[in-house]
Amino acid sequence: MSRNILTAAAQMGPITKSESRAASVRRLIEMMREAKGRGCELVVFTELALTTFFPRWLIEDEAELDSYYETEMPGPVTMPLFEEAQKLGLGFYLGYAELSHAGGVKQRYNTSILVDRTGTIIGKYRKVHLPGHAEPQPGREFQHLEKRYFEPGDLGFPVFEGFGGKMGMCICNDRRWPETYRVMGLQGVEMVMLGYNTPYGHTGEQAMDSLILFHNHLSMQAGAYQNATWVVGTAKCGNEEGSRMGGQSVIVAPSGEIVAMSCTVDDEVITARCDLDMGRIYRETIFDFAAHRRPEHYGLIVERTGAGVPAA
Ligand code: ING
Repeated sequence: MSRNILTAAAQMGPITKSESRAASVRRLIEMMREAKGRGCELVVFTELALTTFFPRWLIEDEAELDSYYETEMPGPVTMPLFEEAQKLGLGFYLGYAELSHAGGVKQRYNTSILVDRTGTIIGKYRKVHLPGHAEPQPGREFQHLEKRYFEPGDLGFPVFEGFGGKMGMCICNDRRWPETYRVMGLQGVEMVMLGYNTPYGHTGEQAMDSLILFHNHLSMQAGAYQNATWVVGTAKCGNEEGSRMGGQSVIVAPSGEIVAMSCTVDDEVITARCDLDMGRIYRETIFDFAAHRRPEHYGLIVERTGAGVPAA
């Protein structure tokens, strides 16, 4: 019997700076209900889905910065989302800013969780690849200060049993790095879920800016195909506080084919029937890692020491 997951990517349009978390949660619940109406059992929300993308600004007041983070999950504001999911029998991926006080130390992460259909958190991930800068850059209309506001993730790229398969998560910039998918691919991942906030003008290079949507899909399609996994990429997009962000959320099959794509830069639900067994024909042939992958022959550069392949 095939293991189909009816999956939704719930793309979000802009969240204004003044918009309350409760308003964001209402939007997420609205899309969750739409996904349920289409028969879905899993909804992938976006990165930092509860607030505006605040790393675009230099925020020097700590209390103001803290106001963008969740100190508990679920908390009073997000509990309605968990309750609705449980009522509808839906699982979900949710990206949010996490403020942790583990060991009495304040730590900040760009985090995602995977919640199963009973409302139980079965997986947690913290963003490893933090783009942008720690210090504000002169001359930019918008900053990108994720290195200032988050620690690099300390949970690795784990794969979780759930929804009848092996589920993995990453966040935004992670999707541009082949290692992200490969570490999960080596664990047999069958679906990678991710959210993204991808502003135009991030690099200031016009040539790259015009390719922002192409590079978005290229990264996820390559990751899916080369690791025989589904990839669900959900955007926060549109003109958010003057910063334009790319949309085109997608659901990508292990073949690398885009099977669903959004066509707006607003709240939009896209869905697909994801057969988790579809990756098998790739994993048992061209991407049979045991049969064909040869790291011992790659002359792997050991980055820490700079050692490389011994001179012939
Ligand atoms: N955002 C962007 C991303 O990786 C970016 C940063 C934008 C990189 C445009 C390259 C081009 O999609 C986050 N939040 O990582």
